[in-house]
Amino acid sequence: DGIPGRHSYAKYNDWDKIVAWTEKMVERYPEMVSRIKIGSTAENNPLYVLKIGKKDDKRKAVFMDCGIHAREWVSPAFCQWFVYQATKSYGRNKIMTKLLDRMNFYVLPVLNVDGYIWSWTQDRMWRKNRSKNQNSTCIGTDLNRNFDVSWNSNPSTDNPCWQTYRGPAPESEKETKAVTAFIRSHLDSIRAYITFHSYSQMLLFPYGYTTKLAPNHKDLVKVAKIATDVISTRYETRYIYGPIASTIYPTSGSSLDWAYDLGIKHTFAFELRDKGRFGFLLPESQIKPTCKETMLAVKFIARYILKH
Ligand code: ING
Ligand code: ZN
Repeated sequence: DGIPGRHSYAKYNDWDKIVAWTEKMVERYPEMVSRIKIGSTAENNPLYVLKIGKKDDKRKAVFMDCGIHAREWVSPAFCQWFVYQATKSYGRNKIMTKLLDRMNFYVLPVLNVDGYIWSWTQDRMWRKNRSKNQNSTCIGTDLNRNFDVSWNSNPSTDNPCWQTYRGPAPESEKETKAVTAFIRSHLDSIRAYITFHSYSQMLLFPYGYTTKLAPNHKDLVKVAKIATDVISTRYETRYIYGPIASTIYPTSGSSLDWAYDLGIKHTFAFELRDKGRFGFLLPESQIKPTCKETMLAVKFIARYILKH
């Protein structure tokens, strides 16, 4: 774990380490991994997606993002773990080999790069991005309130000083724009959207902006039930699941609802470990177990997408 010069999946990695790691993964698995720059942040840092799979772009795909909120460090750790496990187990693990033979994964390891850097260097509890706001000295927009879906309703989050500030307009943020442009341009292949947060141990699905149930609610419940059951098989970690609005709280402008209303029928948000004992400050000793149990659920969702 602590070998000099080697990327550690059991530690939290800063942005520079994550960038170096993306390069290494492409170098090591040129046939299977490619790095796509989908845009840049308010502070001009690059936004990278790692594509895992064969060159064929027409195959079904799963899009996953981590680190939309800066302080939720275990989330980027999971995206790194996913890429590591997927590449390492291709040709060794039957299920992963089958998945990668038939579908692609797009993994955005850190969506809110500026905020992530800020949480490492200035304020560990930072959540939003780092864009400047007009007529306010408060910094940042909550990217998970900035998507163009029932933006600014339920409940209104129009104060730039709030942790959940929605931004001045839908998709006002460069980070949001980069993600939505990428997903829109790959809509023919993307069959599932999964976003990773912490903490609470929940598996959430649409909707957040209304208490109405999603048209395929029963299907989402079925997938979420099995996915959370499979999580518990490893270390008996208990997850609850359900629609955002009734399971955690009502939200508008979230990436999950946006992706769903765009037509991606299977969209899920993980709230990873724990349930509040350490909260955002989850000890590094829990990174690997968190990743291992979460991997089981993600593999299940991917298999489900492949079959349906
Ligand atoms: N929780 C999420 C938030 O943005 C969430 C919950 C997930 C809402 C997905 C909507 C969609 O508030 C944390 N901890 O950030
Ligand atoms: Zn979050």
